[in-house]
Amino acid sequence: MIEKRILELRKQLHQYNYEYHALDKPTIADTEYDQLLHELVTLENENPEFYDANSPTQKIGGEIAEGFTKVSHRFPMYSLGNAFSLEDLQEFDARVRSQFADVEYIVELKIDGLAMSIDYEDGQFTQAVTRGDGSVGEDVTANLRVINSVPLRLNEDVDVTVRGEVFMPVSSFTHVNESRREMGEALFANCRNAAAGTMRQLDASVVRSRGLDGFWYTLVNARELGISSQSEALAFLKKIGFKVNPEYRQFATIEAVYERVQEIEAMRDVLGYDIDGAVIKVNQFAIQDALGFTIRTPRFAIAYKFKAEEVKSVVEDIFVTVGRTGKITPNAKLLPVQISGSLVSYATLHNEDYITNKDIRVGDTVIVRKAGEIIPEIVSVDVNGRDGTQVPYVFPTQCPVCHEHLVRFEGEADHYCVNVDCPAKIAEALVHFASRDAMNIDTLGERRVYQLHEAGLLKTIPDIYRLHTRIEAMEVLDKMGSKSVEKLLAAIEASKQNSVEKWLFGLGIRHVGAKTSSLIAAHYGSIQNIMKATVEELLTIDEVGTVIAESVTGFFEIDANRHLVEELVDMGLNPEYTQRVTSAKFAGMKFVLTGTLTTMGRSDAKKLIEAQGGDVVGSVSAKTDVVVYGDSAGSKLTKAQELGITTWTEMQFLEEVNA
Ligand code: 3BA
Repeated sequence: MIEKRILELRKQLHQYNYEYHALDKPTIADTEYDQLLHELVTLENENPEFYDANSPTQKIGGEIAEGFTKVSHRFPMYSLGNAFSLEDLQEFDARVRSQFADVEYIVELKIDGLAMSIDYEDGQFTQAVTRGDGSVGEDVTANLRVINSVPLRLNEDVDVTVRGEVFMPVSSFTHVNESRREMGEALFANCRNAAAGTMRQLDASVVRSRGLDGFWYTLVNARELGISSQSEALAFLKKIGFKVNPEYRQFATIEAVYERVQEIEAMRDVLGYDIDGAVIKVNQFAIQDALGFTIRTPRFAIAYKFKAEEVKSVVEDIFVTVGRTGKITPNAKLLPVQISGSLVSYATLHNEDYITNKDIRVGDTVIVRKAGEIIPEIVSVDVNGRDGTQVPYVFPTQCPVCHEHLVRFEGEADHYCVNVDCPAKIAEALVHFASRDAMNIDTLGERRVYQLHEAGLLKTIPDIYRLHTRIEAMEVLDKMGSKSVEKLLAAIEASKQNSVEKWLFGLGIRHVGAKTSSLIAAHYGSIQNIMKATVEELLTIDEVGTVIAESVTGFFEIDANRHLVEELVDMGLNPEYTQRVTSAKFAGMKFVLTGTLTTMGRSDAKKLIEAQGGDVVGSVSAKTDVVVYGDSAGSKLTKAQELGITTWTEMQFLEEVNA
């Protein structure tokens, strides 16, 4: 009887949530809703055996996570190419139309939020993962569960993977910053940063209080469900319970698309959430599939980015920084100003000539511009703002860190610190190696690298893989308890599995960006082959020109660089291009972990499973392949046994892994 009432209440409340959030058409009064919710909370508290992670009550509480585990996307999350003008759009259209004259386009708003991928099984919410680097993201299931517009139960019992954007509405942003100001906490610079900061919260009840929202636009497995266009996919998403942005429109010509883009730009300030452009997608999936993808972006979609806003500020100071190549970059410290929704306090000045040509001086009034994710720039100096106290800038002759003499090579614009032992260079090279698009080593960010470097624990890249022998030395450092050390070492260990292009990029070879690194790794298959590459061969790779080819061969001609690579391979870094685990033991299998594991943490178990191609999901369903259980396992184990799912003890699991 009680169970029946609980199920009935859940069903009703899911329906009201759907009407309120997805349809934007509430059908009952708030007080009535609250009463039903309260009744359900009470019944669930009194009858814990009916616990359900996707009950509408779960939006009120919130778990506290220990950290965010990494999860591979089963289908990668691409980026979008950019267009900035009608001409760019026409070029995009011409390429599509040359093959498919009957193309239709869907224009959507480009929400300025965080891209996410969320999974449902039998209509039940199971997992949420951030975009991350596009192939591996972080598990933020607990945080997404408490966002009102994320349905926990769909209107149909389907298995779907859906992608979209989680964002902070302007009203929530204002509210959050007001209370932060009262508490004397640092303010978020814009809605996007506030959403990103919130998503990093381990306590889901904090996430809940921040008022995040979401719009959903991709149905990854649409084709399996017999859906053949983006417009149908959006309608289906809405029907099954998702909040779909209502501003999407369909057009037959690129000129009509452009008109809509301009309309969107005009309504930008009244939407109540930030957008940074529009996304134009081919509507028909048959055409999308035929066009396919380049290494990073789909050929069937493009983002139109709005032009950067320009604002006045004052140069308070000019200072230089040292990059990993020793390149010296001058920067302006600005009187903070709000530009395109974010607070700007610094602008890059590129090099000496840039400063001289624009005659930028400390104390000058300047026009500043911020375009997309690009670092803010000074467009020009307002000479009317000069009062005689501004003197021309004199470029430094010494490295600001090691004080060695700077050099500027013949015919080049940049100054370099050529001291191979310059601490700034070394630390920046390590920061780059650990960064997201390179080895993606969690918690080994700029601050930690500098700290370990200063403590003498980190001087070279291989030192990273020797840190496990320096545990005691690390634990005495500020903010480095045994938990953080353990976490850092686990992340370092896990990075060894990365496909080779990740560390090839991390080595910081001049002109070899993340994308080029992937192309080269895919072509050669292993680091040993890449080391033997010749300029002629490299030139056969589309998009690799002589500058890149010579830079790569030049890098591997240097003995020290070859030794570095060999040392890393000896230390266990994956020498091969293994974009996706294919012939793995647990390929395609779904695991659930429950209870307390004694020989390893949950995240280690998860890494072992993922390294073998398996996935770890949060709840047990008929689709689960194996439940691994530790001490005091509870309802998940019981459910697995009821459903006849394979269960392994921790020991059995280890035997299988090592089999
Ligand atoms: N549509 C962002 N990518 C988007 C599916 C493709 C795509 C976006 C989009 C690749 C928005 C890149 C990250 C990603 C899902 C990959 C949108 C928006 N469509 N409306 C064509 O509103 N910001 N971003 N997200 N897959």
